[in-house]
Amino acid sequence: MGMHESKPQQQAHVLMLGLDGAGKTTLLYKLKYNESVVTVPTVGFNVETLETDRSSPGLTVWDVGGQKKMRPHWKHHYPDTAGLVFVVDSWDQKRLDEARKELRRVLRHECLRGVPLVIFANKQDLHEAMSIEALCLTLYLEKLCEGRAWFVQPCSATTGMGLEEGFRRIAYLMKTPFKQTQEDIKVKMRSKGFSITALKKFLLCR
Ligand code: G3D
Ligand code: MG
Repeated sequence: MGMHESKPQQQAHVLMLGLDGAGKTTLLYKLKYNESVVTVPTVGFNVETLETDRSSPGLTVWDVGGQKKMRPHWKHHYPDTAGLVFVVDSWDQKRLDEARKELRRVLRHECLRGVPLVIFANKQDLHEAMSIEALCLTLYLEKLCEGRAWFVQPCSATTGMGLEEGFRRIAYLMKTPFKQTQEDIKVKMRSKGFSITALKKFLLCR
């Protein structure tokens, strides 16, 4: 991902948001160039294209500044967004409530209804970074993300751990609509003779 030379035929718009300092810009450039860059607070946005696999469109990733004064501008990027990435600093527990409120505000916007979401639980290289389970609970993700496909990806923008996986996941969720995934699973499991109870259990565990 991000290292191929050939140009993809189509591009899908992925919007990357999160509080200032969460690691968005570090993540984008680590993924694109495998380089650790020295960042300055992003004023405006950075935009880079990434390739995934041949069966998916390329991703145009918009890294939009996360400072308080920049957040009212986020909504200008919502139209055409096919996938949403929200980066959280899993180490900075003092700002998790602020992150939760911003994520809630973003997800409530009409333009982003049903748009798939990958939350990057960043800075997992740091001691005392919150676990994925604890993050899910603290951010009330089950409730916030109701009605859309979503996934939490542990990662470290510094080491590169989890970055490709997270973007592969958003590409997958974008090409597999939420309802269709659920329906496909039901049909597949029924055809294999699974009971309705087993099916419900399976869907609840997702
Ligand atoms: P932003 O674009 O979301 O505002 P930046 O965030 O990419 O500018 O990163 C903010 C700070 O967090 C930077 O440190 C950066 O090096 C650090 N950072 C980003 N990702 C990680 C990570 O995965 N692990 C660790 N340990 N640090 C990370 P400075 O010191 O330049 O402010
Ligand atoms: Mg930035």
